[in-house]
Amino acid sequence: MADPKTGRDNSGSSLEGRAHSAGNLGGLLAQTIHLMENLGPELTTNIEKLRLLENRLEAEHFHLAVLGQFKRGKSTLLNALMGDEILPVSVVPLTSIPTFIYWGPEQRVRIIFEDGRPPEEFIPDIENGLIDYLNRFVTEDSNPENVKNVLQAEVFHPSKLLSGGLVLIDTPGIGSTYQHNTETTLNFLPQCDAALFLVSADPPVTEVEIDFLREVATKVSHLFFIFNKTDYLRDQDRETALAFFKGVLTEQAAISENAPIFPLSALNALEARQKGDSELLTRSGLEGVRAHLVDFLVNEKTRVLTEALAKKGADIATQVLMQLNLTSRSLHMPIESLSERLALLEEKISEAERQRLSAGDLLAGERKRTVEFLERQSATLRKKAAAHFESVILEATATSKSGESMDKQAREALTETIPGFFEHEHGEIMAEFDEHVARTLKPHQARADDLIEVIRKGASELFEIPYHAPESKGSFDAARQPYWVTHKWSSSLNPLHAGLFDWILPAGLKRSLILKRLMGHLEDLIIHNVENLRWATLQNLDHAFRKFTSDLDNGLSETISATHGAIKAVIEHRKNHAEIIAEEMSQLESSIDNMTTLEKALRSFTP
Ligand SMILES: Nc1nc2c(ncn2[C@@H]2O[C@H](COP(=O)(O)OP(=O)(O)O)[C@@H](O)[C@H]2O)c(=O)[nH]1
Ligand SMILES: [Mg+2]
Repeated sequence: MADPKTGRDNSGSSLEGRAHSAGNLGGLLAQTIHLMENLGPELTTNIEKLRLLENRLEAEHFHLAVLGQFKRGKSTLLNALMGDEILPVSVVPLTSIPTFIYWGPEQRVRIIFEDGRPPEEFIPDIENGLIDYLNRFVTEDSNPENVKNVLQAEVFHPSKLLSGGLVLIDTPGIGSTYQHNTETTLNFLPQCDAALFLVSADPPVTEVEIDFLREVATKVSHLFFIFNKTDYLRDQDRETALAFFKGVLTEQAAISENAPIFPLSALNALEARQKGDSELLTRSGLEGVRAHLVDFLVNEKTRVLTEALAKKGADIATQVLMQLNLTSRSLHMPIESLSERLALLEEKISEAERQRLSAGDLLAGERKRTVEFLERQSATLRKKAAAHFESVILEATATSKSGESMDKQAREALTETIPGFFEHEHGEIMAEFDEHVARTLKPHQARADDLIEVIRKGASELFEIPYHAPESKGSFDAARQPYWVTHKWSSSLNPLHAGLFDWILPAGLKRSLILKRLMGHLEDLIIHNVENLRWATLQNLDHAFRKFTSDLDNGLSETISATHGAIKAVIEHRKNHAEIIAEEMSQLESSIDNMTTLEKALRSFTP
């Protein structure tokens, strides 16, 4: 049945299970928010936090990239999975544009451009199909060498398969002549949740595919395999071919023997789905692929996500409960005793604030050292790039007959090799700095958590209320949205002007002069590219440090207002209203009971 609000179809058995468990958590979060809304404006920040969790639960996507060399049948498989001819299928390579396929209530395409101009949107009708429109942007014929500057295409489709948040990504084919695509794909992979790797019997698996696969296996956590075009093979040959492929995977690419491999005829599967031929569909092998995708991957990710979100929700509820308990305690306590305890709490808070200041100094030092590390990495990269491209130039110009041809050949060699080289280095540096920053900030995170704990624990001891340490620290960091690396590396040399006396020089001397000039321009080119990379990394570093500091400050000030602020508010209230209204008290007690029940439910939530 389609849900009238989201339009999502939840009738698939396992998707239903997913929607059900996620729905439970959704319901719990909604009840908690509702209760808090009735408790007054002090809880606004916590309500907002719960709303963010609700959004995360609703919008979480599972990104699955489809990988493989040109013409292995990636686009055909995706069409078969959706039961619709959406993606162009071609016997010639398509241009290097990735296509993201999302769920949407109706078919729609959006083209995103590299230069940041507004996206172009298209809704197909009877006369103008989606595939023709998409063709204009993603095929080499209509968009040779991507002259239209397309960054990515996004397709929206009402397919049931996508309704649970699965996003399919058709990637440009890989191969040695498309080194740049290969590197871009590799850098993009760590942001994907899983990848499908397609091969086929015809032609047999190549060296290039195995090399690519080895790298893929280090970058993506869930990888599984499709052995496509089985319709080319007779039944008895199919088993042999599969066994052979399995051998190649384990021996040459060190892939686990247990990695799932699905034999498939994407072509038959598409035909079967279009004609509604269930016998052909069974023979095609598509159902195995579908079942695996939906049952295992989608559920797995949802389980991890809902568990983490429930913990975060529970921690927020705990915090609110503490605040309510503090309020209740403060309402009951004699006013002198209340003021005494508040003074003691204020001492603890001042101590925490002092420590926060010195933590800030330590952090500034870490940031400085991290930037220095980046400078050293950039210097090393400049040297590495210089050595690499000098040999590229020497090799390319070894047989040049004239100054012009030396110049031309050097240029061509650089245009071909620079993007792949820097794309690769970019990926490595990004991964290295992600790791470095996480490692650097970890002890600071622990110290920051301690500061907050000191205040909360202090308040609970002073006011004799239950205390529960938060559990969700770092249990699920905000998932990064995959993005296709868009960087354009600069790969053309400055024009080489012939010197006035070049023509009278002997050939050998002329050659070495030209080489010297080429190398000079090469240096500019390298500095330019390394500087781009350094700058992008520096921005990310600054962002990470700034976000960490502001998270720490927010956490601290929220804790202070939830404890100190709550007590102060009661004192004010009691000054202005000498009589504490019995009704107010009993309402608060019943809210505390309800909150306790919700907090327990969130804490023990299992999807
Ligand atoms: N015989 C056969 N041909 C297929 C199959 N899957 C794809 N093809 C053909 O292989 C060619 C390349 O397919 P395409 O999906 O564009 O491959 P991609 O480049 O990997 O996206 C097309 O001519 C398809 O019709 C299959 O299962 N069996
Ligand atoms: Mg394709």
